[in-house]
Amino acid sequence: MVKHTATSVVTIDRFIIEEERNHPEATGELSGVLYDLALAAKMIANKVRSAGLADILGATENENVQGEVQQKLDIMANEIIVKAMDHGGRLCAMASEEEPGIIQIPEAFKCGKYCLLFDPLDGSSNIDVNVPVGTIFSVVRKITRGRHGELEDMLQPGRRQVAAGYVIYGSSTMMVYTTGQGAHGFTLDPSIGEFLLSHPNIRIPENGRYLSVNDSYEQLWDDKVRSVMRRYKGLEGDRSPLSRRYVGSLVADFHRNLLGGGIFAYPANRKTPKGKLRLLYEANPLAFIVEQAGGMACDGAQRVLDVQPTELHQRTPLYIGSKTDVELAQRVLSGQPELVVA
Ligand code: AHM
Ligand code: MG
Repeated sequence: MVKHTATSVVTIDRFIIEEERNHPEATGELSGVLYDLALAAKMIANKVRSAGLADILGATENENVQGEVQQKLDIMANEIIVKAMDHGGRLCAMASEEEPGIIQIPEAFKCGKYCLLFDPLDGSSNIDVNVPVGTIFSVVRKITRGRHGELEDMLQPGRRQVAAGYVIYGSSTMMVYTTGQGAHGFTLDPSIGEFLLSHPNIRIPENGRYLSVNDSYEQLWDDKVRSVMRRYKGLEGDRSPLSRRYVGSLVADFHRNLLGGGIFAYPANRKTPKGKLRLLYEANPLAFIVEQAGGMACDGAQRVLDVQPTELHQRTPLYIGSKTDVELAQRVLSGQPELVVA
């Protein structure tokens, strides 16, 4: 990795090029995908920022703004990504949490060798109350032979991702991504419209500070999940309690814990026996990031990145964050709560 000092000004474009130079065989196509995603992120950030003004602007002077914003922001974010990505010649297909099937590249455009999977605006039910939302993305290499991407290309285990990341639209807009050479964060400087390297080589603390889980489902959890949570709270076992933080917006909860340490959990429960979050659009990309930062992600039975997907919109339980905290969940859920020291 190229070394940058705390005061170097490095744009995301320059950083992507420098990473590409570490791979002499690279054709530049993956870099192109990342540039286009950064552009889409800026366009979505712009819409998210003006969401609260929609009615005011629409009612007074600008019919378009009102018309546009009546459309749900998550659908709009979906369209922005599709339109920013479909003509670059680097993708052979896309899949989105917002669309039932594969999104094909129009015949007029060239097809490339990558597939993009994304959740355009995760946590969008929080928009009305001004809580951070995010975009999550995953890139895999095409494995089938035809011109267009197929379901088989999309259903690859997460360990085959070649890039993944998220954008958080919060008090500032940040993009965090990995291509397997560490996880790096960039903050959007709105005055110049550029993402600047602000968090090179992120490392998640080994032990957590925070526990992020929706406790309202406690009655629906099985005994093992309850035991995991009691241990995080210091009510069982010998660990000191974690601080509770739950935004209810995955990207915001994940981002805080990535920087501060901790665990985000969305366990299976009696009503949602496969969990709520989506393996391909949410769990896999964040699992790739967290592992690159020295953390861990499991579904309660195995490493998230080793799960073989069978459906595009497959759901998964998720335990993700600091290594020792995720290991604890894995041990308790597999019936071996005590740490065996060799
Ligand atoms: P969405 O993809 O429909 O936005 O749902 C995903 C969101 C996550 O951002 C968040 O972690 C989770 O749903 C919260 O669910 P709950 O309200 O059940 O705690
Ligand atoms: Mg989502």
